[in-house]
Amino acid sequence: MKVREYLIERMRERIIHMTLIDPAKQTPEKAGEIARIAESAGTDAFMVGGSTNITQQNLDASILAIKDVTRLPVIYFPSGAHAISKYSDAIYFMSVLNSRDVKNVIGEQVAGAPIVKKLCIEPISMGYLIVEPGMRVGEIGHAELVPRNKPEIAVAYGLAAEYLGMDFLYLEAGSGAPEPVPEAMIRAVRSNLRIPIIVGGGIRTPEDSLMVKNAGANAIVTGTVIEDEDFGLRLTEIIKALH
Ligand code: 1GP
Repeated sequence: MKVREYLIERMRERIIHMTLIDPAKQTPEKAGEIARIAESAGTDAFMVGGSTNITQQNLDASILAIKDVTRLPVIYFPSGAHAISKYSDAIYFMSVLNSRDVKNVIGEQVAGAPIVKKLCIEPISMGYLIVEPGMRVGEIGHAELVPRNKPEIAVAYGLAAEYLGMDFLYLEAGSGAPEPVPEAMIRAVRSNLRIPIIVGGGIRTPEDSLMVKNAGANAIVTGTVIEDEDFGLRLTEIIKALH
């Protein structure tokens, strides 16, 4: 089954959890170890990527190490066309909808598309919307951040993504954000869109994941939590709260 179908089918049954592993933050061996623990905690898929210091080498090695320990899909979450791994099962082929820099909206995509084609990687179309505070990705993405108290702006971007034919909308508060995307914003987007909504950034407790679920998200992404010593337990609790 294609990864896109796998995700959509799972999302029809329930909200799913994706574990984000940044190849620049640990050795490939450690990335494999994290993936093994995350799978036993109940995660549904892996995303591999980060905002800075992604090289072809650390990307390929991390993806291979993760694939060594799991059969769950491993999806590349790119920061640009400079590194694309032929070992990933799919790539989020995404546009930073609210970037001021046209490179992030369509330029990197034009550079990357022929590579994705040549390497036969499954592209999964995604609109990526950065909400305050945005953190590092907001800065390097030159995002005109969506204000936290303006859900109608997120709805307008989301509708635009849907009408452009994108498969998913990702609401991103930024990795390490002090709080997740606000509940009212997720709720507003969910009630206006038909496409699945992925929410990430600042989700680090079972309460956070429950809030995001109750607001209507179809998937949550956690990244920073895996940096904790006892992350297996924390991840289990975060995922348990979803089901
Ligand atoms: C970043 O949304 C993800 O793209 C994950 O964020 O690191 O805060 O979990 P955290």
